Amino acid sequence: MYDIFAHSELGAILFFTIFSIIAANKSSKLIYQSTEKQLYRRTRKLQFWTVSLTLLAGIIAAADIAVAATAHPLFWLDRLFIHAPLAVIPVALIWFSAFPRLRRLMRRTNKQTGEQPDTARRRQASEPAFIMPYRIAALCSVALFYFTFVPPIPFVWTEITIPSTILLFLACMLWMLQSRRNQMATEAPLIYRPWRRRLKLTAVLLAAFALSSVPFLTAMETSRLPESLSMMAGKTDYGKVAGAQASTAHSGNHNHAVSTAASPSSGDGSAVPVTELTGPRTGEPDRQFTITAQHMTLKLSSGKEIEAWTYNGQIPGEELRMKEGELVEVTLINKDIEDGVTLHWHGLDVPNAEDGVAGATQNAVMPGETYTYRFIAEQVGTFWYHSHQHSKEAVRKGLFGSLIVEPAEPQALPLEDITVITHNWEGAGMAIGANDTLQRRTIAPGTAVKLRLINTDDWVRQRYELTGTPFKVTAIDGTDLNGPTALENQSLDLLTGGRYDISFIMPDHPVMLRVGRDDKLGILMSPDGSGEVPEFPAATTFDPTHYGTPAETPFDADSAFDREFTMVLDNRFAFYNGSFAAYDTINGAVFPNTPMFVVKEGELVKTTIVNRSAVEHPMHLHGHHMLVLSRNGERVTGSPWWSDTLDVAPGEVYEVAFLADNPGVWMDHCHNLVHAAAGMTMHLMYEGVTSPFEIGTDTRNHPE
Ligand SMILES: [Cu+2]
Repeated sequence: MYDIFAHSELGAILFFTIFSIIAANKSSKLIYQSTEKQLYRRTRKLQFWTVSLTLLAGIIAAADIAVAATAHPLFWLDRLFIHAPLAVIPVALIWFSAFPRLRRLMRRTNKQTGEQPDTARRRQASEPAFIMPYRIAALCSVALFYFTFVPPIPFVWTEITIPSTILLFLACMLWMLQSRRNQMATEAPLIYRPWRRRLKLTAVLLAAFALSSVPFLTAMETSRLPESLSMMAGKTDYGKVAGAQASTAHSGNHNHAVSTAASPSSGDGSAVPVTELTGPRTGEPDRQFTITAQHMTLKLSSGKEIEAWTYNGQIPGEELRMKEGELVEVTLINKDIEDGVTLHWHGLDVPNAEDGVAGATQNAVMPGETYTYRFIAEQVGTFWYHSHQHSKEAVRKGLFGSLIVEPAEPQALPLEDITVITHNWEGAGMAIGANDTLQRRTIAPGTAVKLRLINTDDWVRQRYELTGTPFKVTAIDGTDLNGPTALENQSLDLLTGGRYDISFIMPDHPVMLRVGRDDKLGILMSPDGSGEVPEFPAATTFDPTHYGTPAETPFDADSAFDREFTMVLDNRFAFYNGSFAAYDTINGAVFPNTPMFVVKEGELVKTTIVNRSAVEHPMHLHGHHMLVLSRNGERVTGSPWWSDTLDVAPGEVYEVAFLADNPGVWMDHCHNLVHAAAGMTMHLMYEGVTSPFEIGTDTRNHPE
């Protein structure tokens, strides 16, 4: 519903802006009419624009009230208290002040005569109380347009007061000008000189342009990413602290503290650099991998060639399999990737120094260099790894692979364990791994089958459908679900970085998994390897909020949280790295102006994620798993749902919680890597942790 209301409001605002400018122009031209007949015609037409503006203001106000009645306050505070008044107040002014004067003028104007309007008509047709409401409507509509595309959410006083002051100033100026014109028109008929009006308008626009260009260009220039910047610099957000004790040192008397500090350090001044937050540095590893990053030209199963960036000369990189509790050592060698590489273990909560984020936890590994990661695989499940250096480019070109942690205890393992990593290869299209043609697999009836779905493709909502047998969703983002039940005719959607494990027992007939509604892209499983692609029935989308059965969790929605944050995802026009465009923002800003959420080790942290934007964002928090508490105010009632890459759709509000038990500097960003590369990224920072690494144009580190 939010979508419908928001779009109706946006459409009405666009028309309101256009119509009010037209109406203002028409009303101010009344005085130039050379005959009463013409004047009469013009006043009649103005009635039409008045009614249209009223209807549009009505739609705006109704949509705003509808959002207010159905959605979280962060969706409507600006709409109800800024948008609606900016539409309704000028229209009310028109009806109370301008419209009666318009009617009076109409009544007194002779619609037949070609005579020039007399002094009384001229005075009436230029009266400020008649003309100004239309002009105020036009001014308000521009402000409305501005506040729509630069929403002052989260609330910042100056973002409202500065535009409002300019608006008031312009309204006063116009009023004075109109009074003067009214006086002149009373004295003698005004002659319409189109070229003079145009010249004036051009001069005004040029002056406005010149005036605004200085702050505009300055803002553009200062938005350039600096030559070097510590990830810890910038705005810190200490959230809402239980008891409000912890935030006072940084914020004065506010409970919700946002400040610009150099770095949040612990009270006793003892800071731990992230380089010390490593996995076990000594001890014989249980499992070792060597991963070489290099350029390769490779072929998909269809024969299409890809100029790829590869790990170990294959796309995707080789699957890393390990067992729970093992000490894993991975040596990364960069052979020839000029941009540099790292290894980030997506979803695996490793110690901070092993997290593989260039500029936050290490320096990018440049050609000829090596880097060693050591960590204990503590979680069982489906994960993936990818470079977190120029990650948009790196992942697109192939620097990723799957990472599977098997349980330590031998168990009734699925006999067929199939990783389905889906990716859109540049210039070659969608594929499962390197298979862009239909795969056939022979699986004996009665075999337990596990499919591990991983979407590594950027900026897509990938759809997976399984037909031929009921199946269970056994894990989300690498964490097992409790008591999953059998599903049929349900499709599974994953945004970039998300994972689902699904399981079923192979029947005696074909079963097919297809990707993206494409019958040619999928895995056809059958007892003898043959069989036709089956029909796919209409399917509804799987929803994890009420799936499975509840189980004990270390905390839940009723827990007392030590700290609470609000994360607002939105679109707005903003300056970023020397350009001005519509960006996807976190709390009204793009990196490095996004806030850094600061926590203390041991705290229980709740975050409310609100997506006001027009598109979905898979929000990925490094180093922690978030327990999803509620969606749109409705609690998660099924199995506990732990996520590391949460699909937040437009209009949605999620409450998530995590335990701050992994100190470090952690990226928290949209995994639509195009969004992350355009600044939709921020950090979770532990008090008392510092990072010696830097990002910026003069450094080698470019995490996104
Ligand atoms: Cu995004």
